[in-house]
Amino acid sequence: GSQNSLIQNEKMWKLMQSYIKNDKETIQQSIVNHVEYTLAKTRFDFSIFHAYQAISHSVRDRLIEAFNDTAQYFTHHDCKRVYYLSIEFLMGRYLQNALINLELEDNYKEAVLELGYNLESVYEQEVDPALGNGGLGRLAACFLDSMATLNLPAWGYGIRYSYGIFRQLIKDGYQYEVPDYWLDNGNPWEIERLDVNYPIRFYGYVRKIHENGKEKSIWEGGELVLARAYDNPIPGYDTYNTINLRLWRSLPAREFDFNSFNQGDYFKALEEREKAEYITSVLYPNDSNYSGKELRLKQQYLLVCATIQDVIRRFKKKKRDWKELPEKIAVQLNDTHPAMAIVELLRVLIDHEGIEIEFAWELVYKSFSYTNHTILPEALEKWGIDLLGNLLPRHLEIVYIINFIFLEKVSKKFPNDHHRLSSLSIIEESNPKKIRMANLSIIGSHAVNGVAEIHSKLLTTTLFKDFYELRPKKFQNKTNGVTPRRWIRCCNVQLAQLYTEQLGGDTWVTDLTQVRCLENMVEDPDFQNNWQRIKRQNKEQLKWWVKENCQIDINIDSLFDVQVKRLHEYKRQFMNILYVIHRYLSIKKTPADQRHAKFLPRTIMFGGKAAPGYINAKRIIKLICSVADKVNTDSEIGDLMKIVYLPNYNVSNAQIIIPATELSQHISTAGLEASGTSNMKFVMNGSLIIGTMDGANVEIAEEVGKENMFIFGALVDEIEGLRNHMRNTEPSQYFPPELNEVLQKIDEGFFGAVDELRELINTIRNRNDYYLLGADFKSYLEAQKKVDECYKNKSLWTKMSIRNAIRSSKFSSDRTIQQYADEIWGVKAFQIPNPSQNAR
Ligand code: NBY
Repeated sequence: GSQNSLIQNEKMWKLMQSYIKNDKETIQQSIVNHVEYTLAKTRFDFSIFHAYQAISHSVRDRLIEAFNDTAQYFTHHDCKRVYYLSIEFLMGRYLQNALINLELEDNYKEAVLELGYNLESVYEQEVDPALGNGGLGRLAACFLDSMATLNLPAWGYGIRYSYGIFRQLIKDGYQYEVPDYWLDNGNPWEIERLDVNYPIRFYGYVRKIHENGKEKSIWEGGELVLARAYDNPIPGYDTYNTINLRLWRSLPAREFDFNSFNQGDYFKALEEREKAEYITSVLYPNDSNYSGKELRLKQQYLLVCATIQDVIRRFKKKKRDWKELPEKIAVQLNDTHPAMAIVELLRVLIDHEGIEIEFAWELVYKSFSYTNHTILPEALEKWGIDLLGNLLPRHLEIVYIINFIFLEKVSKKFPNDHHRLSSLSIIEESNPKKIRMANLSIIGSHAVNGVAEIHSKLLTTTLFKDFYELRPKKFQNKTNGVTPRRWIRCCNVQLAQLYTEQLGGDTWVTDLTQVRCLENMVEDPDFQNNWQRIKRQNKEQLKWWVKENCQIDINIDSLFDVQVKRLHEYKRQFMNILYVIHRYLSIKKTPADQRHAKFLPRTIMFGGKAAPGYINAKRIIKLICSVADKVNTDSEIGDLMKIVYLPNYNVSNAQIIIPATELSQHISTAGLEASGTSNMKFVMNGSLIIGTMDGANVEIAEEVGKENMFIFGALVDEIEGLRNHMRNTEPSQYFPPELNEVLQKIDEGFFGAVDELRELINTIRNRNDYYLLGADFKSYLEAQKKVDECYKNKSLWTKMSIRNAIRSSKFSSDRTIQQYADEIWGVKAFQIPNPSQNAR
């Protein structure tokens, strides 16, 4: 029926019905074909890099079949779609993940081996696409994997930056940033859509005309660029469904400026056109810090404007009433970065479609929902009205209209409450005035959520308290999750094998609650041995990586203690290294012949990028590296202690680091880490956590039991009191003596770099220890002591490790996404039948 109507050409339809087979010979044939016809290389001479390219193209062919079928199936069933809008998608490498989700890894391994290559080495050839900063971007990537796996009719929308997050080099203890031009060798995982281009306008003016007694607004003039679609297929696991991540790239608009061309300034005119490409060039490298640059606003608007055009085009494919819009689309805003989409959709509905504003507004807020990822004030987006009104003049007008209608309703409910009105207003009445993107997002959404219980609670009691009092039902919690495909099945193949053997199948990969059944194995000595063996092999692999990348030999029998995450004062890497110094000094004070009895060998590893302009974060890197230099070359210490700075922490390194970790640190000041997601990955891989009662740590403790973690530090309700105490007390008075001693050593120049390290320690002296290192240091010491005691008892540690992993199922992003689908989006699964012609 309707499939035939989509494809008129009978012959072509028949040909397209024949799916590629997946037996070894067919796979080999398709690889070799790509060597010859795609790469134009001779079959008898191709390098491992060519092998990677050819293999990727052959996998891509298979992805595309499923991808096309999925899109058609969703259209055919006219299902409600969810659009996940994010300024970042931190995808990591594709090849292994695609093969595992297609359940083709074994077939390819064999096929490739016979062609002379080891598939694992082929994986290493791929660049790591890093179009994101940290947690927020990686969450978007995990969500895509879960949406595909749960068969949801979902689309991701983002930006195809030419430069991802910078590559970090560490030289002499300093961070250097190298541009990441990741498209250098092409990208086999994307499909450039030459025919999907949307015009995007910037600047210009708004002209008012009168038609049938009504005022109409026309936004014109300014500059036009094009946004072109690049599609990235996202395969689900154990399903044929393959969804789309559509990324936009900016290009010069086709209609060029005849005037300047005619005036003979040919090169000047070309130069102007070239500038259009600059918009999507580079990802802003700030994590949790708002920069306020015009180019960033251009990026945001390009994403939003192209996406809304695409969404509306798809909605209009069928003839229907506009009132159906919220029944057919759900748009999720990953933080406020794409929040202009609210204004853009409203603009299109009223200015282009001629819909009455009150009705249009209802359609808009019923379609949108917003996720908040931080309560840090410096991360909240506020655009100056001059900048915004200049770039997007019509949008500024519409923001004022939305705000007026909204405040009017508020003042009916709360007459004369000016304080309330000014805190709820989209406009901050500062000089110059600013647009608060969070307020716009809340007002323009039917649901607002935080990313862990404690964070969602804080939103309703502090940051968004007044909004909560207005519309309590709007506020929800959706505790984050991570995908068990990449974070267990791909990165810890041996653990995955153990699970599959023990559970008699691999359905745990899509239903992680099954691993809870292994509770009865915790006391089993064979199981414990297997567990230890797997951890040790993962440690060997990391040891090799550290040797290769840091030229440091680490002790395989030492406790692998890891803190990897973006550098930030609130995450307190500083507190970690201060403890490390204390440990070092304690060893030195102990008589040489007693040291091995008193101290357990530890390898303390740090990793993470500092935003290029974040001076204190860079000083913390310098301190870590200076301490590492001193300790690692101290012959008295030997292999009792090694400190490593793991350079260029990214998704592919994380896949090696996390499975090898025994203790991971999640030690933010209570209330400041919205959720954290690496904590979940570490727990799933059998690492124990030393951490504060913050973000998702709180829920991890509920699941795995506090007795299986090392929890310390002030609780969130104690923070305000402690800050007051800190501001009113001489630091040397309330800092524990161990901390004072460490600070004094740094001050004396014991670790060199004395000027900048003094600057760093002054950030916690002088009664300005905002992140409360001084307040938490003592209980951190005690928690570290417990770590040592537990690690001494190998079997106790192993049991704790097993319990962490098998009780972590809540933190699968499948659970998270199912909750979004049921409680916010109202979308249902549509699974395509697996085509019978296919060997899969
Ligand atoms: O989002 C992180 C939170 O810090 C973390 O606790 C949470 O688990 C994770 C996922 O929900 N936030 C985050 O990664 N934020 C950013 O990357 C980010 C990037 C850019 C800007 C702000 C925040 N910016 O304003 O440009």
